[in-house]
Amino acid sequence: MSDARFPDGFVWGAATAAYQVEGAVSEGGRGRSIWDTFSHTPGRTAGGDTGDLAADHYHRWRDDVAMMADLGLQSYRFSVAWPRVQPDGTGPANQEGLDFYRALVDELRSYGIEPWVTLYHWDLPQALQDAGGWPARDTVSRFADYATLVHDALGDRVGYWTTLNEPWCSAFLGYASGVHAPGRTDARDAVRATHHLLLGHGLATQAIRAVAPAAQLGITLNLYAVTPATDAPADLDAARRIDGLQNRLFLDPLLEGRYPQDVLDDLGPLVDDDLVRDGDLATIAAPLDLLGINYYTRHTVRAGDEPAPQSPFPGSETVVMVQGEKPVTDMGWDVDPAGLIEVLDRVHRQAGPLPLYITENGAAFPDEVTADGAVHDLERTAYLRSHLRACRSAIAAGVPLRGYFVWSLMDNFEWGHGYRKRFGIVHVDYATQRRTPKDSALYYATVLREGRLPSG
Ligand code: IFM
Repeated sequence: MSDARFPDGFVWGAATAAYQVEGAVSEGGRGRSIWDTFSHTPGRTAGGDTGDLAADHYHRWRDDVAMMADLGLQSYRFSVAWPRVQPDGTGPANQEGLDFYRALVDELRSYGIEPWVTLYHWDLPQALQDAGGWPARDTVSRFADYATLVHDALGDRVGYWTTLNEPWCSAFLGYASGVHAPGRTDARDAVRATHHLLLGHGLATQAIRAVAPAAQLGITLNLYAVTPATDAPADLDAARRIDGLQNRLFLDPLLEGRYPQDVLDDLGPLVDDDLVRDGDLATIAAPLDLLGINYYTRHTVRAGDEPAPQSPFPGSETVVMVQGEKPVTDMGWDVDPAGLIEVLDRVHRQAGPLPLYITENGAAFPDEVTADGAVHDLERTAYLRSHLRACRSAIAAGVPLRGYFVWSLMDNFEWGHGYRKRFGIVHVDYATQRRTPKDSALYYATVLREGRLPSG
């Protein structure tokens, strides 16, 4: 196999999430989610943007699937909106909600595109938040019930399932820093949410496994390479802390059935005595068929003196994020493909032969449609090229990396940043909803057609 060629059977895809692309928030019997409430609260999102219309995928899905087929995508990773299926988060399914996803799945299959369902990409039904949200243990069972409903409806036509997308964000951005819905700033609740999200994942995995032994089940974590700014002991400790909260707090219970003791020590009184109950860790460590990794950048950190405002790292609020000397994306994130190799390597060392997938990787840049009607997104194309090279290197080093999903298929609602950050390989003109494949999409189409990285 040449250096540039990917293994046969490597899965090439693109990803989106329901609230970021669907719009139609009041159609099809959909209930309210925490993101409807949050985005409609003044001051919470840039420019007051909401997902009310987003990329209007709820109405344009047939054209969008045809566009995916034109690009040659082999798999499409999308999320099911919990409030479309259970408007209040409990009780029987809203058939219209399930029908939408069933039609989408069937359309994908008609083009030979493998559907990959994420069950939870942050849109908790508002009614469940009103009842306590993820800090409340009852939400765990609600999630398992919801997962079962979706699997009952789609399990005969969907083989790949991700329970949660980036539980770190749900817990720490949602309940500690408050920059994501539901916008809470309570560190104890963020810790409670972490445990309950992981437990919900485990319970849902067990429930689906019981009825569908052949389903490919996993979870997606947002993992970072973490580096101390210097070799000073305080900076080394800062890196240990952030690696602990960002990576190991999720990897260790999922893969080894234990929480990292040093992280528990750092959190100290933020961990309620009754939080982790007998049997919880065994449930969280329910066997996985795959692990999804979302990789964007590296955290370079140093020790600081003052708590950072809106820190998402409870108990380690004084750690300072240091801007590296590398080029950055429009999010201000360092472009660091070497970090992807580090992440893949460390996960492989811990997870052994477990198949790994990059379920998200990509970059925001301020794109423009130029006079020739194209979007010449050279920086995004270079970002993808360098990160795909990193994937290829990791595979050559023995990492069981089985697939790659670019984030994102198209420009969409980037949460607190609204529509100002564009991650798509397809440009969306929000005034007209016109889709324009960017140069990066054309590059990606070449990669997946040839199964190798073009030279140059
Ligand atoms: O847009 C998000 C996505 O919803 C989750 N992962 C990171 C992306 C870019 O911020």
